[in-house]
Amino acid sequence: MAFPFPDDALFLGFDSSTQSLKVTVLDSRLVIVTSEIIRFDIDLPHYKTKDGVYRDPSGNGRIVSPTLMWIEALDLLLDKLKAKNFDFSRVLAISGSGQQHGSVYWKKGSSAILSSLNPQHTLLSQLSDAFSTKESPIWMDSSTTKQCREIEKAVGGPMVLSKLTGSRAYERFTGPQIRKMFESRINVYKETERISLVSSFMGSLMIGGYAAIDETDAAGMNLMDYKERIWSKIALQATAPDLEEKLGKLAPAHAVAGQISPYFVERFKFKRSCQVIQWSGDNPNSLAGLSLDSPGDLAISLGTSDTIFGITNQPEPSLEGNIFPNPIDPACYMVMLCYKNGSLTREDIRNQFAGASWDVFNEYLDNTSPLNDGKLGFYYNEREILPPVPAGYHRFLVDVDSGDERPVEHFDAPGEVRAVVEGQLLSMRAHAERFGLPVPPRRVVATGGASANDSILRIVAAVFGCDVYTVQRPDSASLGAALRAAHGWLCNKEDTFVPIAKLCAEGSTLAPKLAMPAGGECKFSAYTQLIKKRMEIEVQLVNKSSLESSKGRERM
Ligand code: ADP
Ligand code: XUL
Repeated sequence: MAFPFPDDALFLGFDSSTQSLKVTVLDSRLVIVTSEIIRFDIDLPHYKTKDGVYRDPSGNGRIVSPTLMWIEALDLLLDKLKAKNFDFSRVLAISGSGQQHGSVYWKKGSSAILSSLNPQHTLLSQLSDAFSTKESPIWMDSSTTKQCREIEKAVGGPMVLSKLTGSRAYERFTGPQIRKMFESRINVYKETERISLVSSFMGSLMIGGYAAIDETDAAGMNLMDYKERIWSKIALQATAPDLEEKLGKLAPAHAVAGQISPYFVERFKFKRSCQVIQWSGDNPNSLAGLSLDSPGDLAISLGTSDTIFGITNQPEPSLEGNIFPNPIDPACYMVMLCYKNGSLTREDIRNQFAGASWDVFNEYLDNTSPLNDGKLGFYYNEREILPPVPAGYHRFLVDVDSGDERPVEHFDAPGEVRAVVEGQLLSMRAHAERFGLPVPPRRVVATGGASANDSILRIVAAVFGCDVYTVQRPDSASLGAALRAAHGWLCNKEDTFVPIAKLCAEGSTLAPKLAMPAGGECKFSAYTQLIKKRMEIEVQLVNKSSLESSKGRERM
């Protein structure tokens, strides 16, 4: 295949995620050349984050990350590439991925600082006073239930909001987070001249000015009319006053955000003409990195959050799940479900029951049987999004023949390990089916840190009853961002939208490869009964938690 790029071209894709900042570099044939990572807890220990975040010790669900840590990580990551003698002058375009929903509050006057950064000094030293709050609320935050209900009520109900913005109000979505800032810290809100998402914030650093918010990531705010791709006046009004001017413009994911700022040209020797393509959210970037292009494909991302997503031409807004414009195909949509208890919860069970070792964890997975002899676990280290229940562990023993269940305190260690993985996947299958995603899918394409684990992929193949594919690296978000950099560069050069499929045709090194076959014996139907039972128990847990929170409100 002839690639439409100069032979020596390079493309950079960043991923500013919950626990790390990563970069993947592609060459002119879209082959991965190198990658680097800054792990926040380890490489920037002075911020004292755990898993990249601060959890409010009072247990009120407030979870934030230090904005300055993300800035320091960017200089540090580029320094790492420089130390490898990386030739920045070959980079034609850059793009990036940001954890979705997180928000950054730029203080009045900061655009002037951004546009005159001195390459002799670090970004951190020049931007340390540029924010009206130094703690950015992130997607793990669940402290805005009150604001969610207020916004939904103001627009005419959760379903009206979902039909308008693609999602009902969710605690982690940026609109409710902004409303909380307005209600509880009015001075911060007033002092703010621009609110960026993590994606547009990182893009802003790169262009030395405020970058527009990408239309796909904007759909994670409860503020954009997802069909028209414009700010919704109704949603803006329901959220906070004078909001539109603080949000700035929207732009499609393939648009050029701007040319790289002189700061990076001087400091790292990028070419002045290097383009920064709009940054977008991590899940949309993963969709690009996984080359997801068929409505029969299902992507499962096993990162800090677990997400499950697919594409469709006919999205059906509902009270569960999210609809985003597709970042690589303006004619269709991305539909997604998100779980908060993903990798960190698997890690916790590994630490408690498998001696903190993935090897032992995998041995337990490999030596226990599908259906786990009826051991059904619900493990929530944090308040969960899907289903909306508080933190807590719940274990049941189900008689697979009669369907009767009884609560138990513990399982044996191997049983706990299988129960966490199987339980998460059973929940994904049940909710995906209810949400209209293809179940069983034509194939699953898996990504995220845990997709490097074959023992987990084997259970994915069994639960979903299909082959499981992966791409070259478990970090599809930065890979997708690098691919979008190349795509954005090409669209700009041709002055028209070029279908990305032209770049990642079958046979390219980026095409997903078979990682785990469905296996001779299909467990798909065997799991169906257990899923029914799981969903019944889930409803009971949700009802119990709603009852407890309404009793709590009465007592207040
Ligand atoms: P992010 O969402 O921050 O980008 P990643 O996709 O990089 O996160 O995933 C990080 C997670 O991957 C870690 O929290 C870790 O639990 C998980 N992980 C890494 N290696 C393995 C493995 N071999 N088996 C299971 N999980 C793993
Ligand atoms: C998606 C979500 C998470 C974050 C962090 O709605 O909240 O997946 O994007 O990965």
